[in-house]
Amino acid sequence: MNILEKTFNDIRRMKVRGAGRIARFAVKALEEYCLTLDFSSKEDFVRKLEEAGEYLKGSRPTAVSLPNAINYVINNFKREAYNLEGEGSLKDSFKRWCEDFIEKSSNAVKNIGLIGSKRIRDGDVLLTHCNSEAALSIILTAHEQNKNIKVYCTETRPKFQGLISASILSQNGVDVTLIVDSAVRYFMNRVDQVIVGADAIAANGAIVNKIGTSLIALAAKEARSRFMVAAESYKISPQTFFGDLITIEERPKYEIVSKDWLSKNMNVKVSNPSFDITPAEYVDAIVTEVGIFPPQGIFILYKEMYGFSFKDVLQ
Ligand code: RI2
Repeated sequence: MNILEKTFNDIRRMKVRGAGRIARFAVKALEEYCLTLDFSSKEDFVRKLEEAGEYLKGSRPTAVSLPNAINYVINNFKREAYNLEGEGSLKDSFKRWCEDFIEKSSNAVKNIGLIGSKRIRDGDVLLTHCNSEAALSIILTAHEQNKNIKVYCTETRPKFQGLISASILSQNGVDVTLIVDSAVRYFMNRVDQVIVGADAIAANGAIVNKIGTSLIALAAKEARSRFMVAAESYKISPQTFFGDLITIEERPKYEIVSKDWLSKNMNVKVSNPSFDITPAEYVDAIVTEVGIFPPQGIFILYKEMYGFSFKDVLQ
């Protein structure tokens, strides 16, 4: 199995998971792949990288951090490669863009922690769902600032990523309570703020995140608890500006029930969507590496960072 196949399988089987992590993992794999590539011309090198990128994008469909990261390194490299010749300089250039993304992505998570932690008050009770590096960055930064916080972590069925969050927070000395997903409303009256990550942010400010997030947002709104999303800017989906919908990944049913149970209950249909969509009106703030935005203002951030203009599209 080559590096691309191994990376594809590790992402598909969630051996490596989390929207930011899979983006960095895929870019690292492309970097390693490029160093081993034999090619006949610059065009051939670019074509092989593009094919590898397209292949890796297919490993999981929802987190737009994955295609955005791959497009970032390939498009920037292509612009630079225009003026480059020779195997060494082409490979060096691509490698630099990969490292640039990995560094920017890691710094973004740290900055989200610094910016978002300003919104955490001493004594706050927080709730988080699943396992988001960006969300945990805010919570851990607030804890490092000696703010006295308590955190509820949901289990996050069916893959139990909430246990990873509970374990990380506890190892860092945070006061953590693990709860089952269906206990969220029971505890919500004690919660000041919910903090979750995102796999994708749509043009209208809707958040795509781990299944169950939208129910938690609904409970938070009803209980008047604040709902904060922590997400790097490369989780904004450019395609949604043009009307495309974000694909929600359907995971294997055996993540929910055993093969044995299913064989005894052949007429039971099992559905296992991995993500859901939280409407913008349930979200108080999106914390990115460059600042805090209301969900409806996410277009401004995208335009500012990537220079997107409606005029370009309509001409
Ligand atoms: P960070 C995860 O997806 C969760 O939905 C999490 O909230 C989101 O990615 C963002 O995570 P999965 O890979 O990028 O567990 O903030 O399905 O780490």
